[in-house]
Amino acid sequence: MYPDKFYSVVEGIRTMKIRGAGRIAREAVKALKLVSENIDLEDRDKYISILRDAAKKLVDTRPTAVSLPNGLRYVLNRVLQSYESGASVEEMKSVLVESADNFIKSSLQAIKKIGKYGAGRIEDGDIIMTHCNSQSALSVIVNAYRMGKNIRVYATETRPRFQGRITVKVLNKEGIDVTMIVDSAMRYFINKVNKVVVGADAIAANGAVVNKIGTSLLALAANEARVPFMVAAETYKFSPDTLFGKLIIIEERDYREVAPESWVNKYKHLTIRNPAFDVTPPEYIDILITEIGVFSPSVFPLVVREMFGSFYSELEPWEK
Ligand code: RI2
Repeated sequence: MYPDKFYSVVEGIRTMKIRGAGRIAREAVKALKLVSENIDLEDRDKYISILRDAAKKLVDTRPTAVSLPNGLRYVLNRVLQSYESGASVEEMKSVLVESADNFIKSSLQAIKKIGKYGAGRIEDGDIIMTHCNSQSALSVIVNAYRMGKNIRVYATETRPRFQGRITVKVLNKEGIDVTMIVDSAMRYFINKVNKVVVGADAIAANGAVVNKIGTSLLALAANEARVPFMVAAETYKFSPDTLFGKLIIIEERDYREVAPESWVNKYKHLTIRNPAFDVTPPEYIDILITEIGVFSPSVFPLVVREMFGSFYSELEPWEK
């Protein structure tokens, strides 16, 4: 029913071939655009129903990174508005292309702005610890370096999927000195660094940040060592559902990411748990660096609600 490329994006996000909260949002929006381009019919209702079904398939790939549903909400809500005002399929298609392109463009611009604003908080000589692989966090680090600040980085390897290796690759390409450590060495090395910068998969209405498993441990270690803990995140990482009392779902992935099945099968009484994310409470976060400015985590939800509040609704566009 859908083009092959659509299914490969769905599968790519599910298996983490396509990963990173911002990137999966952009790829999902591009996939929806592709679906729309391939719809060859005049029936308005049918068009909407195909789009909704495709969006639902994309949303269901991974439950935690809220950028994914937010990107699709951005596009679908605009298409639905034009549907409600009687637009033809052709007209809806152009609304979709325009809003998809807008989302992708502003997402990429947001990463650049975060880099610019965040770099202002990095000083010459800083040693920064980061966890996992975040385009936004890296934008801050790389920008500071490109401004001529002499910085060094400690990157965790990030078990079980080793996203830290991607971070090392990016930093190395930039010429930034990087030391990779195992995740459990975070506290051991926290006194060697003077800033922590990480990304976010979701930000809740109370200012808590959901990010790669281990982030909250890093925040605890940083808090104890009085090392400033900074989160770099686009505003579309804010979870509107949390305004309506819902909790952010923490994805638990297949145990075989942690240990091979043949080894696991040897132990009848063994259970392996593999949560992909954890929650860092706002008390442990010094600042949130976003494309609209730098905020304390308690203020940020109020700002976003003010900006986008009227746009969000409790009903999901793919379920209406
Ligand atoms: P950007 C990633 O999730 C990491 O948790 C990372 O910190 C976060 O997305 C944000 O990444 P995963 O897809 O959007 O590796 O800043 O599970 O690139």
